[in-house]
Amino acid sequence: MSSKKFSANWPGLIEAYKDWLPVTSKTPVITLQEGATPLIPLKSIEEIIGRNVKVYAKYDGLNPTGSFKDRGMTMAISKAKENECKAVICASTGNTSASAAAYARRANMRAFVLIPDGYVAQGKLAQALVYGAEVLAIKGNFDRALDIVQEIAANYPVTLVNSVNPYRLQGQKTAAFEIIETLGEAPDWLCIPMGNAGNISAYWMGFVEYYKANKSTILPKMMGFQASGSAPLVLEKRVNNPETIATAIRIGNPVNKEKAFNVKKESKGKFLDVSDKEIIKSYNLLGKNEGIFCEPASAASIAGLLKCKKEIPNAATVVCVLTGNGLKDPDCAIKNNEASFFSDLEPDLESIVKKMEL
Ligand code: AN7
Repeated sequence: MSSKKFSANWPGLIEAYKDWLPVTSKTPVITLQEGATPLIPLKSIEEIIGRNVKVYAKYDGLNPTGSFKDRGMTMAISKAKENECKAVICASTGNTSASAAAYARRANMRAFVLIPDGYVAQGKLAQALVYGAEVLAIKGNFDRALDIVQEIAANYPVTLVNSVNPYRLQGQKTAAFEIIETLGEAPDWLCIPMGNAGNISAYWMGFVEYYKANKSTILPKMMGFQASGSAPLVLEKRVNNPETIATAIRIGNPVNKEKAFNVKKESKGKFLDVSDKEIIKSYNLLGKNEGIFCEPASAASIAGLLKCKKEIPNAATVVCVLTGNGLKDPDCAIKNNEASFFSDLEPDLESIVKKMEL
């Protein structure tokens, strides 16, 4: 591990990995110093699984706008700036819109974001608004929004920054580089939530590139998880009305499906669905036992791992990607927790101490 990479002077992932990315000295780097996120051991999950299995969280919710999308957006926006583009557009379940808005505004571009009205978590919407996006909420779901923005980008002078933009996946592959550098080897399994399946495709690209460069000696099995009400990649068919508490991955027609099926095949991986109940159970487990607050979609990677825990080889190393920060979706947190919350207490010492049952 080079000391430059994991220090307070971390320059952002384009500068850190420029030899691995399609940039030149002429590319104007638009960065919020994203990347270099921690790989945190999950002792309570290891205890549940046993058999000397090592489990880590790649906590990408600690990126500048609180999700892994920043890795892709620094690349997409820098390249858009290089190509003198003045405006970008995306469809989003929330995180892409927050990230696109932040980076686009930093590059002095207009940011148009199409979102499914009523299905974007509050924190994400708040971000898009504060970052100065032009928000277009449609009476339709994400899949419809993506169709529309693709059509607009094909006919008007705006650059599409959804994961069909190849620079997005280029930026996102750096998370795999960081994991290999931290562990000194690729993990045996990578567990990751899937929506449009851009991120699983990007991770695989990163693992394969480092493997080919002899920076690792194994390739991980790619374990992709979806929410049961929204699992087109598990069912291998389009879902017309996707539903899940994990609104980030409420996607019925993933644009990167062909890539995802290739990743599954090449990595000898597996795609599985997890119920909203299993997602919330893992979400609370991470919060209560590990002190990690992720958003519901991210908890699908833990829920999925626990669902197939019997299949993990003894002493294997597993990395679960926590794609987004829990603060993104405060409504979900307040409605779905196992904490005790006493209200209407008299402000006197005696009654409070009594409640504490020490
Ligand atoms: C927290 O923001 O699609 O499989 O529009 O926000 O690469 O799509 C978000 C996706 C996982 C799935 N975890 O990633 C959007 C959007 C979180 C996410 C995913 C998303 P992909």
